Amino acid sequence: MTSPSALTRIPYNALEDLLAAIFERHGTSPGVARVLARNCASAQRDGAMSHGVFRIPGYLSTLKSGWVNGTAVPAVEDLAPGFVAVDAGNGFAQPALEAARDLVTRKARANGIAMVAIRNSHHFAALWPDVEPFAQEGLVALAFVNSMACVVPHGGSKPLFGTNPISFAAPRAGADPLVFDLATSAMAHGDVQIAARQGESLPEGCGVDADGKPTCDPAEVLNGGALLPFGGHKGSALSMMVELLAAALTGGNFSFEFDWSPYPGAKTPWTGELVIVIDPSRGAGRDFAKRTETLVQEMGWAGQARQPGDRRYQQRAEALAQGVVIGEEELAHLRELASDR
Ligand code: NDP
Ligand code: PYC
Repeated sequence: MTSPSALTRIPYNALEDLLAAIFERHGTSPGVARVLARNCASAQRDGAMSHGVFRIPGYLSTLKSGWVNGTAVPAVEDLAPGFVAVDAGNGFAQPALEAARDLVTRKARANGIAMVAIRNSHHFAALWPDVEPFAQEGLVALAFVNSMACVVPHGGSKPLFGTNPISFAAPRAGADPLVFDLATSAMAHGDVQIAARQGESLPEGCGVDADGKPTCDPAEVLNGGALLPFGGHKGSALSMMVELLAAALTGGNFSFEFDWSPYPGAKTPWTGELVIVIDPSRGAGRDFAKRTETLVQEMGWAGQARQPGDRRYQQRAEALAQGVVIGEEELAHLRELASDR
């Protein structure tokens, strides 16, 4: 859906409502539609383009294929003082997290730490929306999700890991939370797709072709090739950790364990997600948000002018004031999708 057509702007709420109408019309329950629409519209608002409206065709083809259950009702299990599990029922991970949000927040505040282990779930989105709201409430949060086998482990020759992002959010005194969200692959798969669509080359060191040879051609990576972890053996180790936390610990699939070939059009990885929530006020970190601020200031004085999350917050402020940027043709197509089957 990335289009070279002229750009226009749409108010954030109108975009969220439009996306909710599309999801509902294409097979999700109203509740799931609202959660996915908020997630996708927020990504578009913040300029996280690889996971904004660009993802709508993939969501819809997946729903149509029967690979995911758009009306699943997550089953929340209170397993231990610090452990909440959710069976997403072959539905999306975000509604599952939403269903567990109050319980895990209460547990984190009571115990100092708690986690939500989501299994039998599909995650097709940016990860920062899963952690940022906790930090807005003064909590620290980390999230891990695995995806589909398209990354060769360091030194290996065949794809095994997913693009496996990690996100982290910490409260800051007097400022928006400090948030990072990064794929453990050299590039997100979505950005490779966007590069292919726009006829751009990839930076060196991101991918290999079907013969395992280095390539900067996104089409070669997408058609039988694979991505590499970022940072060689270090990113590979982090990706391995994400597989263990998001799949082995939750009861979800590893990125190499599912077969969506009987479901043509299926795009959403059927895996798991782990979210860890920490209440810093329970320990020595009583003034944690001020300490975060001190570190941010020092990073600035050390020459790091831009912190992770800054670009998104700037784009968010602009989008909320002037409207969310979107291609004119893209918007027209979304409006058709909201009324068509
Ligand atoms: P980027 O490399 O674009 O950004 C990674 C992080 O680094 C962001 O927090 C970004 O902040 C920050 N950052 C970027 N440039 C700088 C800089 N110059 N100085 C300081 N900080 C910087 O992200 P990725 O391409 O790795 O991932 C893109 C998205 O894809 C993520 O949202 C991720 O969750 C998603 N994804 C989802 C998957 C899934 O299975 N659901 C799988 C893989 C990826 P800022 O946001 O402000 O730019
Ligand atoms: O961009 O790598 C990616 C991705 C995988 C699943 C959802 N997004």
